[in-house]
Amino acid sequence: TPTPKRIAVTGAAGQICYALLFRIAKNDVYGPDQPVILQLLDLPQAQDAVRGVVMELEDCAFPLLVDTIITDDPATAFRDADAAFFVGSRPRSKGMERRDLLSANAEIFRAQGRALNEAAKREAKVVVVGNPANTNAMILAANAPDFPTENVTSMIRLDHNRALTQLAAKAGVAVDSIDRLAVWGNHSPTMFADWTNATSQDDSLSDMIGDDAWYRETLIPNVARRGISIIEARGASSTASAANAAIGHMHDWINGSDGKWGSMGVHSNGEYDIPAGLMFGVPVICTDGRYERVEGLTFNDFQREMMARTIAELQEEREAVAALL
Ligand code: NAX
Repeated sequence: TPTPKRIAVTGAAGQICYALLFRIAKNDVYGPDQPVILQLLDLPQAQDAVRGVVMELEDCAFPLLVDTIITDDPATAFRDADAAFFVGSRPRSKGMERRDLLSANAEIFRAQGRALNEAAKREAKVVVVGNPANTNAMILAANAPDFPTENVTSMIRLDHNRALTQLAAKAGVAVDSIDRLAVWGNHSPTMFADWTNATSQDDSLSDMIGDDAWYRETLIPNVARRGISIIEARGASSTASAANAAIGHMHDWINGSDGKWGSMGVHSNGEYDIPAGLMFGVPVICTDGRYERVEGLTFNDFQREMMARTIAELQEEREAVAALL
């Protein structure tokens, strides 16, 4: 049997993890023959709740889950990790300003970046889910100077999946027939779901749908506001779909995407005039444990306008946390 993979997960007592941990333990990340060890981090006051979740994991008798570690110490959680899901973050409390939320999370991700730097394998794959996900991931990478920056990513896959389903429904095609969709920028209402290059069975999706007003005035805002719609309907934020997106992000990064485009928040080196250093959603293709940015795309005025909006927001977030970089 292969050596078990160590998967660190933060925010283990939270709602998303209540869906995520069971999928990891079933091994939806690596595949059917790979044993895994879960290394679960949460705050001291959440340790009992994590123990309860672990009792339930045990009661599933998952054959591939060989061990579970519960801790409130980041370095213990990240020790020798092969993969890490950063789900835990500080939620906005009543009366909290956006800037205060950014700095509270920046403190958390600075400390966790140092622990990642100290403890994780250099080849570990990291995805940040906890919001503000892009800026948290940027801070994490900046505080882990000996850890490869390209191995720190943020999740925009949920927005990608949301757009896929809405496009498939509108075009009347199977969701898995769609390729070359891109979601750019911040995981926030400024994100840009871009159908310019999207195809279904090699036909242009925008030609098939043929309704530019629907794209601009319905699809883009509906994807951007989907999280709010779910809160309004369920009285709670996205949980199982967020966990599913995190699994898809990590699964494809590890196992490849069969040549298909996905969207991942990755560290910008200035590609497409995205300011260097921002963690920014871009289209990628995954092969053999690596992601490659889709290159060579050109932009029309509408795309440039949408890109500028989400770039501006991420730059503002970066300015708000500049002291911690
Ligand atoms: P919960 O509030 O249910 O759980 C968060 C957990 O994190 C709690 O158990 C808390 O104790 C723990 N935590 C807080 N600070 C911690 C720290 N410093 N170290 C370790 N653990 C810590 O939130 P949940 O619904 O699970 O959502 C988690 C995060 O995902 C939130 O920030 C949320 O905004 C974000 N989301 C991101 C999405 C994305 O697409 N990137 C979509 C879904 C979700 O909104």
